[in-house]
Amino acid sequence: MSNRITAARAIVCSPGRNYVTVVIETAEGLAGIGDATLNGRELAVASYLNDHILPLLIGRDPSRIEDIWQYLYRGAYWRRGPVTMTAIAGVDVALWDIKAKAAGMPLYQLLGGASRERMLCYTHADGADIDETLAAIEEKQRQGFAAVRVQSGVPGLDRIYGVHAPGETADDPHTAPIEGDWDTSFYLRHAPMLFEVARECFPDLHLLHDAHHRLTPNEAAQLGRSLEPYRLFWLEDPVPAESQESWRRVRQMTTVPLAVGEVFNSIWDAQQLITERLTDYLRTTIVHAGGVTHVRRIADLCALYQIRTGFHGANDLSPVTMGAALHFGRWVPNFGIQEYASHPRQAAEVFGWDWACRDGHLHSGEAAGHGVSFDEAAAARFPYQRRYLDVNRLKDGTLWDW
Ligand code: GCO
Ligand code: MG
Repeated sequence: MSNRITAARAIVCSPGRNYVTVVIETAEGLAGIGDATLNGRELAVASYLNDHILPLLIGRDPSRIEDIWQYLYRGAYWRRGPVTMTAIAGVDVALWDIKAKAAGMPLYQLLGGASRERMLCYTHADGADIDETLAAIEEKQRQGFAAVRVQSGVPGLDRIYGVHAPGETADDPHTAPIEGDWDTSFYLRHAPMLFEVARECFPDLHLLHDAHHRLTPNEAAQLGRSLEPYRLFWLEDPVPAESQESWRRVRQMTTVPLAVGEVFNSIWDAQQLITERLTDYLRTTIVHAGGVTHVRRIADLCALYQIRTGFHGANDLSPVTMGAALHFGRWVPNFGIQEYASHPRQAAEVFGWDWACRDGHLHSGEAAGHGVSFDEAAAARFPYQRRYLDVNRLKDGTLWDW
């Protein structure tokens, strides 16, 4: 008799920040682990899984990953959306983990084998002003990173994306959305000054920057042009991408390399951006876009248009997603770069991982599966904590894109 799924559950825990983890067990005694974390909306995904999806898996053959994916996507009638696609991703990655463990192979072998030995990664440096930011970049360079995302406070703005207040870390709990403030003209004036100095001080580093969806296409074109002399690795999310065609103006007006896609959850969110070559890197990653099964299709479409991967890797994506992304990155022919922000200290009490970061690169490890384990008893010591992402307002109070 073929193998069967005997148990499936989604567990929410908060070792420093909230993570939703899927555990699927089989009659043969294997357990697969998947990440289904959607920052600030964790319980919605956990309910989608525990109340709707996971009961349907009991008794199914875990080797039929494609059929289960189609069943959960087409079979739901209600397609796409971050909650649905994150839930499907949690199941999909757990099933790939089971298949690779059953084969006794690291996941990258099942995908087609290694295209490379290690993956270039970028980390984050930020500061309240330019001097503090330069010191933060220097520290990352000293740690061996070859690529650094640079964010800096802007004179006249109290709190902006990517810059921590003194003493604050990315993992501090926000039990209500914190409100940042925004003024595009202050930002457009400051960003070129920041990168002029950063490029002068760090001629050999890859420098990246995240505009976090705040500009119009014309403003983004201005920003891109003003940054061209400083040879950025990429400018990320200059404009929101609900309207894919809005990227044409940015693309036509500047040669700065572009990255987009961390909020996408389906190939349809990116189809026009890819087929019209409106971006250079796609950031859509495994946890928010239906898992390995779907992201593989997105990456293959990208490859036809010389677009490379640049997967989202903030620390609200659990160590499981990082493991899966690194096996994916080991294989995918059009790999570009992987974002890397280290997880909260307590995460290591709940998750064990075989991947590693050294010398500015990430290494997938060679364990069977994706190489990330989950300790349910330890997870129970870190119950869910309500927590929100920030919001953003203009000086007159108008709610703006965060
Ligand atoms: C990035 C992202 C993150 C997101 C966060 C949302 O480039 O890493 O923009 O900082 O805002 O992951 O949950
Ligand atoms: Mg981003």
